[in-house]
Amino acid sequence: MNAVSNPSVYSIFTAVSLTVLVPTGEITGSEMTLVCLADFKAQAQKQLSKTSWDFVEGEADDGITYNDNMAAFKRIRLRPRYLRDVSNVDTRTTIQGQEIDAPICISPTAFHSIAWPDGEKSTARAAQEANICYVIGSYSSYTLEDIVAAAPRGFHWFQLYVQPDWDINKQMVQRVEALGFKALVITVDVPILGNRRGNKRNELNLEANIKLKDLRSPGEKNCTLSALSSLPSTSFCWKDLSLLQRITRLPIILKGILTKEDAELALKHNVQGIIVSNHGGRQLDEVLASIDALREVVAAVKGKIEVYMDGGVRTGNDVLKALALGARCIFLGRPILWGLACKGEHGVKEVLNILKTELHTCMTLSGCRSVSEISPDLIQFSRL
Ligand code: HO6
Repeated sequence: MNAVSNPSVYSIFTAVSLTVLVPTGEITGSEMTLVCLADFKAQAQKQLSKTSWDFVEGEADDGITYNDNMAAFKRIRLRPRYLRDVSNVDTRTTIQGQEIDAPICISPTAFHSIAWPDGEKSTARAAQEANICYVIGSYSSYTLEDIVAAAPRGFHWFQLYVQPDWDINKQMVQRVEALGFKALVITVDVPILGNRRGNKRNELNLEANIKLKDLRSPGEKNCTLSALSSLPSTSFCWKDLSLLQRITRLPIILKGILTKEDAELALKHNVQGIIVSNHGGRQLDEVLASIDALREVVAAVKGKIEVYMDGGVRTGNDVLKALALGARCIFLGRPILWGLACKGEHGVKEVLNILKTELHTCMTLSGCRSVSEISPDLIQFSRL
């Protein structure tokens, strides 16, 4: 029955309210409208096997830092400004001089094919369409050549685990330079892998599996792992950065810095950027939440290089808070895998779009017309 044929419910609002309340019975499972990143998380869990889900969750030890990454954002309160003309709000910014449509980029994560068959190729297509930066990981399910071919106009950085064998490092660097990557992201928080109880319970041993794969196809470039069959060098340290700088002209970004001491050393060693990160709470447990560590690093860096962050970003408000506390942009880890698990390339695009739209909304509601107007004044510091 429609509203017009029943005068008793005929009002200017009836059509709207009746329409939204009609149960269609058609919306099920992955067809469901997913309106926030939490929706994608819930749906992704249904989509993935228990072993894959537990690997993606993958918190170290008691998960104190894993949980605190989100909780710390929720402790921060905002100080909005009103009566500014917010008819035009612009989320664009730049990182390392290159424009992106929103300060929302993609952190490196391993093996996207566990979430979606096309894996990193889908991620790269979505990132290219969104015009943001995708940091392609050392442990990808496709070759770098295949991933770049899927999104030839994409903005890519490469995450490198520096290897003990410098011939391999040199080969990798030459390969990524030839492929048009714009920076090297050196992950510093994995001398060894953290203790993930979920993987142990599921008897998931990635290192054994990867070595097996390498042995089966020696010399075959079926994935980036053809060069990287083990985790990074445990002996890589500050003095070795110059070896890297000697073999590349690309900017070097250190990912995983959490203290002012290391931020100062990063400056001293002439790197071009820092990603404040605790590896999504997957490495050393009980370190500071990323958003809490960000303030200390930003203060130490004094604007000399760009500082970014990842860890716990789930809403547009979180993005706003990170930028207000000095991050140039944020990076997403798990939410990208949720997008992939739910809807492949389109899922990643939706995750990026949702977050960008939420950021646009909260910029408008807090009186920020551009990213450059997002300042520490937005934060209620007395609560922190
Ligand atoms: C090997 N970070 O899961 S998974 C073992 N960096 O947080 S690598 C483990 C992985 C990849 C390759 C990984 C992670 C993570 C050999």
